[in-house]
Amino acid sequence: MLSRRLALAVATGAVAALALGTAAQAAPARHGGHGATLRTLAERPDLLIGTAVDASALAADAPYRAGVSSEFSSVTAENAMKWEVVEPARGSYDWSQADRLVEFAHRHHQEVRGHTLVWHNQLPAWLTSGVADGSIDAAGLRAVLRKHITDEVRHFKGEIYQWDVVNEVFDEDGTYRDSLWLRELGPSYISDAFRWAHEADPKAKLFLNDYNVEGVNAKSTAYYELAKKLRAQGVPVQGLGIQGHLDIQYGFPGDVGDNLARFDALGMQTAFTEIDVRMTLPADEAKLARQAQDYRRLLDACVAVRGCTSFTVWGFSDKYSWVPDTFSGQGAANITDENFVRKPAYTALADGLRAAARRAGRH
Ligand code: 9MR
Repeated sequence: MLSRRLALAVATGAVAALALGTAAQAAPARHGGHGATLRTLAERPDLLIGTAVDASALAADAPYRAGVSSEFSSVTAENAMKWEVVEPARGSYDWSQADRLVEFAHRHHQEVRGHTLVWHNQLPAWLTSGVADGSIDAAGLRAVLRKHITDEVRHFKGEIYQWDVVNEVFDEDGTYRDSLWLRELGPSYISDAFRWAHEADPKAKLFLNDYNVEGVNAKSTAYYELAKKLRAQGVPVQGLGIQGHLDIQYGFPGDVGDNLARFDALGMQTAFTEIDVRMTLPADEAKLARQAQDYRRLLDACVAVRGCTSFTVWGFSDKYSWVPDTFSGQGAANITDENFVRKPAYTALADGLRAAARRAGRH
């Protein structure tokens, strides 16, 4: 919590001019004052409001850059800190994209979320092929994992307020996901990863992270039980990252508040880490209204509990989104359109932050 408060104090007054366009349907920034952006509105409820950042867009697209800096107080590398990017050849690191993001964040008084140290996706080819052909055995793989975590967390030591240490380790039914890590090392890779990350940067808050864990269900309960067990064993696990990749056709997940509350009761932090709300294209007014409601409900759930410390959208413009590439016929999942014009979802978040600020003012 300390870094969150400090960062917001520093950020006050350091925000660039309003960068995102206002859609015809979006209300002007009345209550928050002229030029209010999400990050200024989030100061009063003391919430870090973040976005995933696309490294190429950051380098090439000036309006995109202006949106990242003016609207957000936290950034997450969408891909630039993943293993295949930072260690494309064994033992040879390329931190250039990630370093540029961290430097951008400094310039704009933003915090950085680290994503992600251990995952089954976006692993370097030398690693997966080494395991497949037997040249990397289980002991060798454990050493490789330890080196990766230690080197990466050390490289960014002091720069990262929350690390997604392990990503997507459970299936929907709450059993461990079958992955190279589980097959080769067994489930102890999870506690090892947290211990190694903590040794490398004792101040960073260390998170589990997954999708479909918004509400109370078999998967989120598996995380709850795992976190309880690891913490009882003294393993440094401090938070649950809830990705928040929603789709309006499935309805809003139930029990989000209850789910967050049970992690609060364990003394853990929570964070929404990758929010987007997709729909079947084309978008229309009703779908956009439903999308706005989903964003707002996640925000309200977050500000209602003590431990929910940051709220991150997985990109803020439909111009750069993983959704259409993955779900054919779907998209429009972000809070501004391809031209950075605010959608109802943007207004819903701004209104939610204003309401939270009013409530905070009464306490
Ligand atoms: O948004 C990311 C996309 O650019 C990558 O191609 C993709 C590769 O798997 O990963 C996307 O981000 C994922 C995140 O790292 C973990 N949770 C799910 C996200 C969406 O797939």
